[in-house]
Amino acid sequence: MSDAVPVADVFDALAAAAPEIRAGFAGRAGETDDRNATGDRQLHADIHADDILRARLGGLDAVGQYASEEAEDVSDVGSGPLSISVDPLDGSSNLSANNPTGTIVGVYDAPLPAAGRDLVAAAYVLYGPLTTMVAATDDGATRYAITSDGRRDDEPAVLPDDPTVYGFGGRVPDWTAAFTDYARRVEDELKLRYSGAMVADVNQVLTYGGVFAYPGLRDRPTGKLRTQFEAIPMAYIVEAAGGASTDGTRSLLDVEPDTLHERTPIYLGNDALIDRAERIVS
Ligand code: FDP
Repeated sequence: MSDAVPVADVFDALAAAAPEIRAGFAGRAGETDDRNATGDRQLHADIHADDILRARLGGLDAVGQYASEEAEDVSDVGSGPLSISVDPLDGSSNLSANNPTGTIVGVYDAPLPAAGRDLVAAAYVLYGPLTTMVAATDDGATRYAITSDGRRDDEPAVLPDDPTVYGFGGRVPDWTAAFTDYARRVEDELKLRYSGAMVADVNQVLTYGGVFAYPGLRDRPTGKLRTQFEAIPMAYIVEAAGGASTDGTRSLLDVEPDTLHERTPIYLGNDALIDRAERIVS
């Protein structure tokens, strides 16, 4: 299934949507009066990106279900075998400061909510100085440049063996004692790079090697990031690129979400740094 035509159709549709999403950033950094299912204030850019992706990905013949971080429930959009999870604009609060944002897409051959082991593909788009996409199947991960003509200049996305950078979310006073211990050891070895958009921070880890984490916090043990929309697809991409993932005790691909909008602690990066996280924070 991984390299079957419908998955390529999803990647092509995402590549076609990306320039349109990016063109819509101007004038849409402001908040709407609405909140999403997890209580975040929605920006006009979040809604705009979701509208584009719902039409383009939800409209594919191969797609039966579409679920967005911006909507409460799963939508039945057709009779195709694939289910799609979308974080339309990850890190959208970065827009006001003109910092990067991204889009995260998971493609499953099971109804949503679905586990990481049900993924047949996943991809993210990074709206940085350039628009790029990393798309993964069971055969590995590939990096593309995105232009108005679609995805091109493909090259393998492979996590470097020697880690260089780290980025940890959450306020330091909110970290647990165990995570603080882990962070102090990582800080001694690697260089801090944190943008506030998960896609950009994970992309740096994929480029330079290292670890991204948004841990469970003292007053919020499941952390901030969403299992279905953020953690599982990004874990699939990092593992396809040769890295590892954990929620603190097991690969994020082994997590089976009970509900669409639940959250999980997340660690992504080089094997040794993920193993160490499991030893220290579990
Ligand atoms: P945002 O709230 O701007 O959408 O998805 C949540 C997210 O961004 C991630 O992209 C990012 O990694 C994280 O939140 C940043 O959270 P902090 O502001 O707590 O660092």
